[in-house]
Amino acid sequence: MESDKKLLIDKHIEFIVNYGKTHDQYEYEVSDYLRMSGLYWSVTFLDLVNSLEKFNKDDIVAYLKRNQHSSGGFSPCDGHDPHLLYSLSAVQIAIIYDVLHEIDCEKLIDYIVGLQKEDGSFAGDCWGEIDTRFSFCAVATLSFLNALNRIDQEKAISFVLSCMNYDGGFGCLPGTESHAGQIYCCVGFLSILNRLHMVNVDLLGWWLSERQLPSGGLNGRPEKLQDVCYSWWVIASLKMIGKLEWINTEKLKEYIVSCQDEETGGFSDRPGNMPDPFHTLFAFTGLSLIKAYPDMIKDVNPVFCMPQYVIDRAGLKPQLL
Ligand code: GRG
Ligand code: ZN
Repeated sequence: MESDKKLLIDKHIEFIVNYGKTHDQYEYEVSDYLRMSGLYWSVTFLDLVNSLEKFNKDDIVAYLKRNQHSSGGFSPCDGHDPHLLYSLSAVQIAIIYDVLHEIDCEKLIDYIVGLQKEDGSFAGDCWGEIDTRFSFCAVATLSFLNALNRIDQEKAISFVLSCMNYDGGFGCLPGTESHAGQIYCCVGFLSILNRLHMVNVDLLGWWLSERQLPSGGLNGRPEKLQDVCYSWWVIASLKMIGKLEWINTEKLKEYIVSCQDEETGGFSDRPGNMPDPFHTLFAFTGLSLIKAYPDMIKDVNPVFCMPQYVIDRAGLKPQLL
């Protein structure tokens, strides 16, 4: 049955544009450490809904430059340390605005190369936490910088494959539980390095399709609650392995739309919760992948989570099955 709830696109644009302005809001203050990624979520959202001009490009370029550390890595905002997570977000923003020349790419490449460990894994920063998320961040960022040849790709691949589980999924480290967020990172990593054939697509496709609950929403692992952001982590993974038809997209669309806040704009993880830019972006990228509102939302690339036209302009062609 068709959902009769309307997608309030103008309200969501207003929500995202105002979110960045209300510096005195509690949520804005406590998410200080996420700021560069928050900017990436907002910029990507605005581009997908044809409203990129709502942000000032010069201010954004200045923000990027200000947050590139002497090590080459990017910090989320003033006073914080650089990290691979924010380095990827910064480069994604620079690629969307087509201003990569404004940052020091050589230093950034050195920073990323310096984080690869002997076993092929990547630390997120100089403090040494290892996670498959950081393997994804490293190769995604290096592919925009045309510098994948600067790392040991074979070792990087064997580390990520060592995090594959018997259920077809991936965890953050060898032997850890499969989680849809980590699966997105590992499948995206293998796509960028052209190794998607190493995935057991039937087994992983089955595990991912089992994430859909009666509400139509998706959870991130068995026995957990549905959450709008898994409309990205799960759906993008299914798209990369060519199994998107294994879930009910009409029911998913209904669930996503039920998570919009009709008063304030924005999306929350579940109906009635507080909306935020993270869930707002992933609601729209999920809707884009299932082609729910093709006239209103641009196509998104399932690997890089950026508008497809931007990935085409950058000349990248990650593998899709
Ligand atoms: C370019 C989109 C993009 C991302 C960059 C950082 C990163 C790469 C990906 C993060 C992948 C990830 C681990 C996502 C999961 C986020 C999430 C909802 C975590 C919550 O986990 P739990 O255990 O929640 O708190 P559940 O849903 O399992 O109860
Ligand atoms: Zn979530």
